[in-house]
Amino acid sequence: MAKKSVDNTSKPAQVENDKTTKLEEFVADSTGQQLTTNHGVKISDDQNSLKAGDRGATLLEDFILREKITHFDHERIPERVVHARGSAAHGVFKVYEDMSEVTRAAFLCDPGTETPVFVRFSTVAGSRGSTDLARDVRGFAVKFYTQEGNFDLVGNNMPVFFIQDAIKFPDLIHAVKPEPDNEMPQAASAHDTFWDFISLLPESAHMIMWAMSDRALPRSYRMMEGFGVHTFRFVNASGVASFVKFHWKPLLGVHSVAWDEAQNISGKDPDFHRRDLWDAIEAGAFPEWELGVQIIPEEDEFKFDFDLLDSTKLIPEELVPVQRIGKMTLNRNPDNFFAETEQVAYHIGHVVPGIDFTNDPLLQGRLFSYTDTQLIRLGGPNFHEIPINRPVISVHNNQRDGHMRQTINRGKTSYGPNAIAANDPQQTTAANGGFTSYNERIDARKIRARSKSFLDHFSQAKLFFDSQSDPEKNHLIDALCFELGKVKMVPIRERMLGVLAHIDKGLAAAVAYSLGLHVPEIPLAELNGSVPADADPADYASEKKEGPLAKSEALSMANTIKDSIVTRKIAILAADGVDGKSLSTVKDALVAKGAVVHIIAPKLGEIISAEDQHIQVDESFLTAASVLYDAVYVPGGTNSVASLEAEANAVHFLNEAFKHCKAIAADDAAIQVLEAGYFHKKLPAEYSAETVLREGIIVSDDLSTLTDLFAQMIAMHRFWDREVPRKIPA
Ligand code: HDE
Repeated sequence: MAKKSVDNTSKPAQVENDKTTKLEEFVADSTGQQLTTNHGVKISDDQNSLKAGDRGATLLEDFILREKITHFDHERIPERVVHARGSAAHGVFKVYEDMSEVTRAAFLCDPGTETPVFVRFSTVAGSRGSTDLARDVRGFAVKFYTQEGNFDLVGNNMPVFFIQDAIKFPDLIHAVKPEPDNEMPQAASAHDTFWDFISLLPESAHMIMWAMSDRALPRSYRMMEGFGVHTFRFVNASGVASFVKFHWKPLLGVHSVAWDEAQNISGKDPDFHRRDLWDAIEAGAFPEWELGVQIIPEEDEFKFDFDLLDSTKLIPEELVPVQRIGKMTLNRNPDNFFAETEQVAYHIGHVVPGIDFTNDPLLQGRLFSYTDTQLIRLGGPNFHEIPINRPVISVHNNQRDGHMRQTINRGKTSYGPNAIAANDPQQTTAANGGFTSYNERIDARKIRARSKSFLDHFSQAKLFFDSQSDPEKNHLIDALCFELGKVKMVPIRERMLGVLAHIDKGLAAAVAYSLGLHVPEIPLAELNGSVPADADPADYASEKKEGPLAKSEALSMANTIKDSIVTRKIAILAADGVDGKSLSTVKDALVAKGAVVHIIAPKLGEIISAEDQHIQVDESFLTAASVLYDAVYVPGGTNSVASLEAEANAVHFLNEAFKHCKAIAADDAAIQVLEAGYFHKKLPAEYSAETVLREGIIVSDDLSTLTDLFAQMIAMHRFWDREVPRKIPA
């Protein structure tokens, strides 16, 4: 059989750090190697099993066949019970300035230290093979391999959560996962059990606003914020503590796609986010985030009209500004998905000296769950020895044995105190880096209850809604119409409308109209989820306080950074006879600004320009779709324009790009292609810079002005005002 040659050399040089260098020891590269069994015996025939004669039965003796099949039979491990679908990358973190005034965490005190990180992004509800574009919260888990051990910041892309107490987590997840009788729907919250639960749990109101907003449909993992959610503690070397909320701020801004687009992407490319992250890193366009902190001195604990320990609340940035203290850069893709991304084990309890917990009851429950879940998922207590989970510093303790133990602990002692080994391994003083828990004063009775300070479920839900731009509000209303429209039991829809009315009456009315229902009046006093059997329900009635802010700018994505087209994907629609200059001027200018430009033609291979140039085609109309691009350009050229105008897929591409509010540009000579679309009546009457930047469409024969304005339009991301009124049947 002919030997196939595989080019392993075309990958860009890998970026190394302390952790990736340590991983090298475990990397196997088969280039130029001979095939062996797991026990190192060379294999001469990997095509045929051992048989009793030419057409005889296979022999049990065939240890090569048995080993291969047995290993294969055991390849799968349980997927994560939540956050099963995810993608990860390596990178580094550096603090900007010494933070020792507030924390003794060494990696936050030395701007010269580069800390390796491994970051996994995920959806929550879907299984491992589900679509990336589900309407869902996104996980944002960061493992810092610090010189004082691993610190895991296991956060989400939304700053609050559905529930206040960990004891409700299994209920929440059972409600959102596919229904147990028929395992439907996959990776979706639009079904009866989820909304049944949510409509009975008013503490979820704030998070529901986030989950129904465009934040649940990120354009890219690289364009989402991250949040630690809980209030944590920083502790400095003198033992002085302050409260801290963690944020990740993406340098490309926070951007989302439209719901109709998300649903289409789920069919055209369910790996959209995974591919986007992978491709950006392979291309050297390394994603970056700044680490932000909101620091609250201990004495200000009760200064707010919400409880800092309540994970359904955020601290508005207007009340406590976010200080940007460092930068994280993801600069290397994993070598092996299973070994790294699947086996990485995050745990909110992995903290280093200088970072500590608070009594947030959601956080406290998580402290138990993460190690417990790894025991079943990764099969035993030695998962910390899996290469991706090992700290970069060495581990010494008296823990021993268990399934799949890798470490060969030398010596007679595995206990302390011991005299035989002079008490090694030794405890370390706090001054020498030993972890000491924050010396919090505790003076309390043991009770099972919810704090009264947790009962205002509606004021921040309202603050979030009120802070959205008009298009964002419309999307949120549409999302609720969709989700509740998929709920089959009418009483659930009605109850949810009653809850929404406490956030915003107009919002509830708009959703009710679409559902063909009236908004019922449910008094706040009756919205009292989580009532213990022996309690008076009145003690659990929801509250709605008058907060100090009418709006918070940071809550709206409309106010995000819109100044870059780096990694934006632009489609150029072309066919034989295209005006080569019209194509290359725009393409070259966009590529120079960091965009990724694809030429899409009726078929793959090459197109021949009017000037007889051969131009490589990246995708055909069959393999590409407008939902996979941020913007589209149509160059001139008589024959190309005539072909595209007659090509239904090209016209559909433009219609859909228009419907999803994307930047559209065309050479003046290609206007007919735009006019073949449904939106021709909406083409602007003139193309002044002002109109173009308002409407997101430019048609011009001045290619330099066109390119300039087109780039500005792409950076603006979307022209949501185009949705009103919506009349594009794409
Ligand atoms: Fe998690 N969560 N969670 N969670 N979580 C898991 O741990 C859990 C919560 C988050 O990429 C599991 O290793 C409980 C909040 C992320 O590997 C599990 C509660 C936030 C990831 C678990 C919460 C998160 C997980 C499943 C309520 C945002 C993926 C697999 C008390 C701050 C990490 C695993 C990765 C994963 C439990 C709530 C974030 C079962 C009990 C709030 C990003 O242990």
